[in-house]
Amino acid sequence: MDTHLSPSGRLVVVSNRLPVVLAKDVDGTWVTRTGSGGLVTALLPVLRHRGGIWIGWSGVNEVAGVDEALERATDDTGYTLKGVALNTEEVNKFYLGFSNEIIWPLFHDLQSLCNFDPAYWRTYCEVNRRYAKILADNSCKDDFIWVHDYHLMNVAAELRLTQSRAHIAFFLHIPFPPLDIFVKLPWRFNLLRALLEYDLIGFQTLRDQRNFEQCVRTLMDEVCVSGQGQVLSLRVGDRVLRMGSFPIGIDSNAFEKHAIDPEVGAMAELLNSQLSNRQLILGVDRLDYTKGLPLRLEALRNALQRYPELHQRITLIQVVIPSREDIPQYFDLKMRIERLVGEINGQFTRPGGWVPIHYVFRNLTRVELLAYYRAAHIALVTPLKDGMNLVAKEYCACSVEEDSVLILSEFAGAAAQLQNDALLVNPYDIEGVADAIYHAYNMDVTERYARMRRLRTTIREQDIFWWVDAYLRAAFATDLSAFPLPEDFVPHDDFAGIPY
Ligand code: GDG
Repeated sequence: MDTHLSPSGRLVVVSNRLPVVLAKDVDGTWVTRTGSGGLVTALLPVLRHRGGIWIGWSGVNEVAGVDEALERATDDTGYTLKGVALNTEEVNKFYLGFSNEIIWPLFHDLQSLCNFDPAYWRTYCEVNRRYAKILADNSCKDDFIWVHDYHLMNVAAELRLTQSRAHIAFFLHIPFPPLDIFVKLPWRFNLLRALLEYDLIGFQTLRDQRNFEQCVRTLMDEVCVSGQGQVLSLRVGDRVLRMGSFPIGIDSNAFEKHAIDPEVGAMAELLNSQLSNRQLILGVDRLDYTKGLPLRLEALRNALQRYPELHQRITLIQVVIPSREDIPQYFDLKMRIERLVGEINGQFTRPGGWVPIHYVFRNLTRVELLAYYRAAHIALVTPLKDGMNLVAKEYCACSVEEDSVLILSEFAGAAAQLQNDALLVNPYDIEGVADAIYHAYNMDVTERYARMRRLRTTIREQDIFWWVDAYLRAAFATDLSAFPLPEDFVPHDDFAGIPY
């Protein structure tokens, strides 16, 4: 998988958070457990095999004992973890502030939610400098450095100031916005220049890559873009870098395998028996205004109003995972969702036990999550915009009976790969989403099988290991013609389909 790394090069991963979660034991000593998520699953084996280091924030404000705990966590693993210390003010201004009150809404096309506080930018620069300093102290020129996500866009530029020539690559997990939205950012030139200091910039979809390309072409005279495939070259003065699109996948095998665990099966059966004789519709989302939850609930209300035959025949289980509640908009969103759930349940609940929406607000165990995935007949994934959306892929991987339906927003990055077999919807079109719910409910089993089988094949073929491999190949390939555009690619300015 990692044969493309230079022979002596280690892998150095840099992300906002380390791949471990720290907590205090009863006697006050730090204990660690491996974090969950696809990135950790995909990169830890590469790190183990090549040797390397993962740099990130430990997630705790204290520093005493943390380094020792991180050392203990990686005894005999062949790689090390290096914590970046952040104080409360830095967490507020760098993480909650610049990253999550400016870049997150802006890059999801929600510019009116941005709080362009200049103090946030200053702290973002300082914290990125600190990550770069730790990186400089812990890497050498043969290493392959892979920086992740929107919290760390300045790291390469800061690293270059230390005269480092190391190969440094970046992957953006969230969308990149169109030019007319990106230009609202007061620090637009600084940020573009900083990104151009990477050797490879990876995006989730061709649409994000093309948005970035348009920003660069329009705002940076000195940049020349060349190539025609999925990976392009950019010349900036005497430097050449690359950019490409690499849709992130999941560890599909692991999901399929765990979905058939007897414990998961028993819980899925219990859910279905408690809500028998009806189709379960599932939503699983972090509490976030990008996930389109209020509009989704309105669409369900609309479906129940316009299609009375759905009464007592469908139940929406909406799981909301607590997230970023320290940011006022997230708290307000929670209130809005809960009011809507109450209203809709108040409007439609009837004697005999049918409650149209079951609302769950908490973290799920993995067994619970997989049981929901397995039990649900329909998944409703309707973000207003999403870099990829892993829930859509995880749901399909766990649909081992292959008789379920995915309703997917056309604005999720995942739509680029799954558009032919999911029911695609515009999440702003309440009646359109309601119609898709009705269509999914009525879809016959032959069509369900055919669609779900093809979805699962795509997700299995383009899994997380495929993603790591494609990214590393793009970083080191000598010939970029090895990355042609997909055969069914629709040109950006031709709205004949989804312009990915
Ligand atoms: C960002 C981008 C992009 C589910 N229940 C719990 C829980 N989950 C997991 C899911 C899934 C993940 O959370 C959510 O991933 P998404 O991709 O749906 O969304 P974001 O968190 O916004 O992720 C996104 C992704 O990065 C990867 O590049 O796809 O577009 O926004 O894996 O299984 N996680 C926890 N508790 C739960 O109860 N901690």
